[in-house]
Amino acid sequence: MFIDEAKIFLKAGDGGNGCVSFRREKNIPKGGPDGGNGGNGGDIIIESSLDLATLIDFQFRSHFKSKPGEYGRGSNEFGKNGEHLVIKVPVGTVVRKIASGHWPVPSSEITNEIIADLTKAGERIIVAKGGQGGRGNTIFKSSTNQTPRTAEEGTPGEEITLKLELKLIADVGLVGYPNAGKSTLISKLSNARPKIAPYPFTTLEPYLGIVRRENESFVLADLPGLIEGAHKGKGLGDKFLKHAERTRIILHVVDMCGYEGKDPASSFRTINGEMESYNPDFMKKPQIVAANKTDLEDARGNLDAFTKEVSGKGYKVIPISGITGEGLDTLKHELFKLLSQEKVKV
Ligand SMILES: Nc1nc2c(ncn2[C@@H]2O[C@H](COP(=O)(O)OP(=O)(O)OP(=O)(O)O)[C@@H](O)[C@H]2O)c(=O)[nH]1
Ligand SMILES: [Mg+2]
Repeated sequence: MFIDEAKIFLKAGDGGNGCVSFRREKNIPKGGPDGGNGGNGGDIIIESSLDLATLIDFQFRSHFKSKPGEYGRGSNEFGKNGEHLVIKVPVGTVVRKIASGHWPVPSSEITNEIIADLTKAGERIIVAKGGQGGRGNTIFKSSTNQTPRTAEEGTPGEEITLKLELKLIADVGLVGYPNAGKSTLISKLSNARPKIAPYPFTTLEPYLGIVRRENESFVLADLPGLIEGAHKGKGLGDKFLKHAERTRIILHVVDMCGYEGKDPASSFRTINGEMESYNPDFMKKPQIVAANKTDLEDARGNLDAFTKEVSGKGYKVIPISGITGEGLDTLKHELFKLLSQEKVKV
């Protein structure tokens, strides 16, 4: 299952208390203070990793604690620091702080502030600091106080609730109506092999594939289909559109036969309208239009009118057939060309 959101609760280790102790040895009647310091609590660290592809692990475990610091001991022995805890998340995870303190917190304290956007592998952030160890009584010895009977307590480790949100990182995102042929296309252009079937909503989760050409490559994302009203939750809704937010180019696949008998140009407008309602920035991304299924006669019949209208609005329309492979070289060439242009870089 592809899970791209999770809420997690963290408690970093408390600092260990300092110790109150005095030297007791034969022949040394009044040994001075020898209570050691407590150790620091372990931090909780989030690290991005390419080994994970979804946030599914957090469905099964959402509470995490790191180790506390040990208490200080007599003979000036310091308590050991608690071990840090490293939580791995997939590359592309956005980390939001929902709130500090023990969950639940009053709604006025909910922040949702973004504290990290982990776009590269191996990035690390400390999300919850362990507590400080308390100092032992040795430290409080002075000329006026030879026998200090106080030591500090360790401070508590931080508590925090986070929201993790995975946004796939791809260069090109495939969007379009269900059944338009997006998965067929990605399976022809890349190494991805999503399920293909002659009914809508076959793809229920995003897929990534790598498109290669000599020594160049880019990442293409197949996304579940959109329908009118997706931004209000219709069909599979717009929850997968966030994965297209970080793509540099939108590849819009349109079934030239029309979705459920609709005119392909109106389908094209509907999908763009859905993307715009979700995030107006989508319309600033370069968009290439793949006019698909041109191996079918019905499709060819609609192609001219469609191309005229859509290219009239400034879009590049490339007729293709995911089944016969017609037009795919041109499409691939256009995508590489556009990606290499500076203005498209994010
Ligand atoms: N004739 C023809 N059929 C195609 C072409 N591309 C895809 N199809 C067919 O259209 C149907 C849907 O293809 P998919 O690739 O699963 O479509 P999709 O856009 O991924 O669909 P969802 O995952 O449901 O959104 C399948 O039966 C494909 O075989 C094409 O170029 N020509
Ligand atoms: Mg599909």
